[in-house]
Amino acid sequence: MVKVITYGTFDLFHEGHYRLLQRAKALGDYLIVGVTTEKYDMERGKLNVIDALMTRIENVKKTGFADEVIIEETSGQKISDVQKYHVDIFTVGSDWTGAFDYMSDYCRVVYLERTKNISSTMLREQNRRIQKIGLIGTGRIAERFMPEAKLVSGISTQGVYNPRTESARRFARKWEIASYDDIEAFYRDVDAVYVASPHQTHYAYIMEALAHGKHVLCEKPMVLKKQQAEEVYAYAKEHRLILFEGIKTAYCPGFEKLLGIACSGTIGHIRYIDACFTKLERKDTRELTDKKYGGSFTELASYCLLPVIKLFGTDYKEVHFDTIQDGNGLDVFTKASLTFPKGIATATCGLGVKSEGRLLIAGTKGYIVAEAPWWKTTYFEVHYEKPDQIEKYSERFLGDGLRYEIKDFLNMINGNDKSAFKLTRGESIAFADIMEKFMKEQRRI
Ligand code: C2G
Repeated sequence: MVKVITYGTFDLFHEGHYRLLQRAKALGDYLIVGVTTEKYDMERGKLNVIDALMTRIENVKKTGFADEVIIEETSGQKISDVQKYHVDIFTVGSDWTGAFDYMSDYCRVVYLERTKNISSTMLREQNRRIQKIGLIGTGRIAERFMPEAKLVSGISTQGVYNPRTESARRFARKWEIASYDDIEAFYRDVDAVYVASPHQTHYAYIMEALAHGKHVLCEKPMVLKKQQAEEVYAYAKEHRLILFEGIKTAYCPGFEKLLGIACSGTIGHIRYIDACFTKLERKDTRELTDKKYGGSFTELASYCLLPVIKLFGTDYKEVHFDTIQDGNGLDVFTKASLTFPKGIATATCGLGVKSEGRLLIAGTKGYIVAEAPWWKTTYFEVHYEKPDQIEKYSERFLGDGLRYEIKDFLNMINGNDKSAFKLTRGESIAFADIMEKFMKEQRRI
């Protein structure tokens, strides 16, 4: 008797799951299915699992393919299960290709092709909906989005569009999603869009996607002009669509905690914020070759302005920029100084100059400090007048951190707007306003 084992969360059970179990069963005579516990999913960084363990087990059982269902509780369990149940074949979907090669010391490992296009028929029966998201753009951030989106239950990456069709095809092959040459077909197949194209193309794609009735998650900087920001948000609101600016820091739990403490009065009234983010880039990257839209400020200022605008508000009195430029006239280092009615702030970005990359929030009773990479907030300290009085805080930041904004975006689409405060329209418009002032001062627009 050939024994096969497979594992999964099987949340919001859909055809992808059904087809996987069907083919897993066909690989042998006896199929064991391991269903993950909530605790294990949390531990491995999977967010937003909706169905309870019992429901997920029931759904697996209903298929009739599983001869035995077990629960998966820990990360080391797969190897011991294979030995305990005398398993011959371990199988899982091809979205995990390579990840379980280590199991081949114990049994045969088979990766079954992931189901590309899950339809919602099966889901409608359950009165549930999986949001299908399509990507526009195939660059580095799109590459990071893919594994992160996989860890958010309730969203499925449907396909990718890039006017450079060969790039779209290559990306689609790698991630086993559909590629579209025709943008109309792309919009027909998706419920939501992730815009990860070059900055200057965001506005047109956002408007087009919204006009097709799609929710939009757009990479930062969302747009480079205040009026464009106002327009896209007004359009989205009017048509009851969700529009999110994807500044990952805004949605991560550590940063939320930091803001909570800053606002709580622990450090008194906030008077000064200094946020710095520098990253040495290779000279041939888009950031350092695109003379109009490249440079450190367009690339990194969204992060540095985030704590400033969140804590001081959108009504700044003045903004002033000091820059160091390279031979292309691009800013390799920019310091933006802002004054507010009750405080002052600096936002410093660098692509060709390395600095400490710290976030400092100074108040009338004490200060908060988070060292680089504070934009992936995992740790920060609160200091007071007495040098030995230090409070330390830590929080998890999983993977590349995009899963948090994806989760919040999805929850907003599904009608839960609990996270709307994390990055408001007004704040996002203020970023566009400051970007525009910078671009004008640099005579780029
Ligand atoms: N699957 C698929 N096609 C889809 C979606 C999922 O073939 N469109 C497969 C996955 O590859 C996996 C199974 O269905 O083999 C269950 O998927 P999930 O519930 O998303 O579970 P997953 O996070 O992949 O857990 O220990 C857990 C395992 O590592 C896999």
